[in-house]
Amino acid sequence: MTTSRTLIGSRSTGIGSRALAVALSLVTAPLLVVTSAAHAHAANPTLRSLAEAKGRYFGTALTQGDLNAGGETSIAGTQFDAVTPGNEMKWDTTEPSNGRYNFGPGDRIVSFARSHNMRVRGHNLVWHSQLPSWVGSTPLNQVQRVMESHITTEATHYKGQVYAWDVVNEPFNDNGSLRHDVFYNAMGTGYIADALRTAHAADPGAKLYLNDYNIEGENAKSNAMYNLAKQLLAQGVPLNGIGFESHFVVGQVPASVQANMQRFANLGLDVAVTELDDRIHLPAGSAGLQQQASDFTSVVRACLAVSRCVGVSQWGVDDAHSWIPGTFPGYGAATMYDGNDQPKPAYHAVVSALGG
Ligand code: 9MR
Repeated sequence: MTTSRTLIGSRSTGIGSRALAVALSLVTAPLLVVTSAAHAHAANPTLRSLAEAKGRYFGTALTQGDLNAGGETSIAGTQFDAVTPGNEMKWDTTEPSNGRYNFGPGDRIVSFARSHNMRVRGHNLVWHSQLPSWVGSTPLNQVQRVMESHITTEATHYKGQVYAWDVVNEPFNDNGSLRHDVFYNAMGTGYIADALRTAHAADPGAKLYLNDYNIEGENAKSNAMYNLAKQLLAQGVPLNGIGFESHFVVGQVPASVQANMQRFANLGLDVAVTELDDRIHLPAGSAGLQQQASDFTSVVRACLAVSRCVGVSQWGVDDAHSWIPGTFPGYGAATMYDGNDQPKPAYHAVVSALGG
């Protein structure tokens, strides 16, 4: 009996172990899958998923060339959930001669955005730069008509596909005076209200922005933008947001970025960081890269701290395709990804600032 019990017991224990192992494997297999997926997600969060969890977007600028650039293209489609066309919606591309429109390049960016579930920031409708020469030589009494047709045609073409428009780009000089470009010369300060009203009539669903650089901190230029915004709102002009380009030099992010964003938000406006980069004198050493990580962190934290800050966009994906070296000789390394599309300390810092 004892032997038999032992045998039975021992056999029964053996069968029990196998059954338990099978049962456990059935129960744990899906659990393991879920656990490892969750682990992978936690280990490799994306900028977009983290930003979305905070009610923000994380965008990038893309040019047509960037759509077929291998690693850069794949990072764009996985890490970012907003696209600003680098050049493709600017006047020199979209209306190179009076009344002849070309939306092909912009459409390709929009189609990339749609297939990757990204929103589009339209950039831009009215700007003194990348303006075809025919606009500058238009008689002043016809400039308003030309500007309105351009805005109406472009904003109508992209109606419903653009989350926000930079309607007027870079209207101010650094001292806070308005640039005396062809639009100002033809219409005075009123060209800005006219541009916003025209864009609103064409696409009432798009958020309409004024966008500029060197307005990130509190200074003469941002004061001028603030006063203009306040005045436009008081006049009932359809202005929804202010874009802070944020082309910084490493170590020089103004301390007043958050306070400055907040004062615009207090007017009832959305605010966004629209073209973030942070240039370093080359070669970039580890101290520079660490400072850059800290600069990106302060910008992202400022946006998270201001509830009307809707998102942050970096100007381009990686250092290899950034506009910086071409414009500021000796400088570069301005983005979160290096020239080989490897994430830099700034990337990891942003992930962590976003809660990853
Ligand atoms: O990234 C753009 C670059 O490819 C163009 O050569 C340049 C010409 O002005 O414009 C760059 O984008 C600018 C943006 O449209 C407005 N703010 C400053 C950006 C960097 O110059």
